[in-house]
Amino acid sequence: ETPEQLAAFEARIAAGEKIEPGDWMPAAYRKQLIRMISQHAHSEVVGMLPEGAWITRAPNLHRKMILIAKVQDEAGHGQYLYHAAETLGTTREEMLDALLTGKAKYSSIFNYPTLTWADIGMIGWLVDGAAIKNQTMLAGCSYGPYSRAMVRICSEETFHHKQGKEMVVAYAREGTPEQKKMAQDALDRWWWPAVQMLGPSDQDSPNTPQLMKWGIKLKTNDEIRQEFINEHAPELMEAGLTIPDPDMYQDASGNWVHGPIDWDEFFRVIKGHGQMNRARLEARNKAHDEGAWVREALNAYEAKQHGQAAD
Ligand code: BYC
Repeated sequence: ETPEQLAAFEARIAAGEKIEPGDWMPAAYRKQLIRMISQHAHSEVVGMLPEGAWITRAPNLHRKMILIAKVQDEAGHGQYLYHAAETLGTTREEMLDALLTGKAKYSSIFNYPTLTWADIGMIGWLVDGAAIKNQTMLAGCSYGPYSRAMVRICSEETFHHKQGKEMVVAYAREGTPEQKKMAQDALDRWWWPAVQMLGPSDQDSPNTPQLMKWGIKLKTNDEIRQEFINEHAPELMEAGLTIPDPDMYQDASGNWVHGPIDWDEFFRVIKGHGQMNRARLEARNKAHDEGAWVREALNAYEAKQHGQAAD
């Protein structure tokens, strides 16, 4: 890497140009993107598990169809993102191996259990709501394939967000006392993990400076967190729900200021010690093992197409 190459690359980013797969890029830019995009892909795939667990228990056909479509969308997002990461020179096998052996990270949020049906609505409202804030920013990122994947993913997540909000508001405002209680209980359990999922606070975010320098991230974790809270806090309160943060208040500039975040819990979860980390990895490994015959069949078909004998 010469200083001239780096200067030309940074000038392209400063001019708002997208970097495309065959273009010259610093090794650290490539490495950061592979890290982020593969973690993002893993999050989409692992994120199917907590919601998928409720497909057979949806309260009616209408909500069941929506949930099936949502979980299927997450699989599609995983596909686009693995493809986007592959454009940087990594392989699907390498990425899956890192996930299945527990080396790769995926979003902390999916290490919490879905205990009631209201959790499905709360995930749509809060988790997709947080994801949209982060991904709308990433849609403007400097790497072309990632930025374009984000545009499509965000439009699908907007639908996920709306259905979650509609469901929780229906239970919280017009529901039976049991439904109201179920909605509040879901908020009590998902609020803080949703606030945490946007990443550690800026002073503990080692990757942010480099990512911002190269236009991969356009805002910091705390900035996105504030946007998420500013949108969701008033809407949750309007639905008659109580945010489990007794210290929260609105400051003179209109920001909803949150109380202390339990970062010890966050770091425990991302190190693999959350409630569901082990179960999530077991479920992904089981699905991978049970899909071995599909991969073998694909290889045999491919060999036949090329006139070779399959073994
Ligand atoms: N969980 O320096 P930092 C979805 C790690 S899924 C686990 O701030 P960065 C959906 C971080 O990786 C949405 N780990 O990192 C799917 C780093 O560790 P390494 C998923 C986390 O990259 C199904 C360390 O902590 N979205 O929408 O500057 C159903 C230090 O952090 C987390 C994405 O993946 C976390 N929450 O910023 C419904 C978006 N946060 O890698 C919905 C793409 C941080 O150095 N990713 N860590 O060992 C990003 O935008 C950024 O990577 C983050 C973190 C904002 C997440």
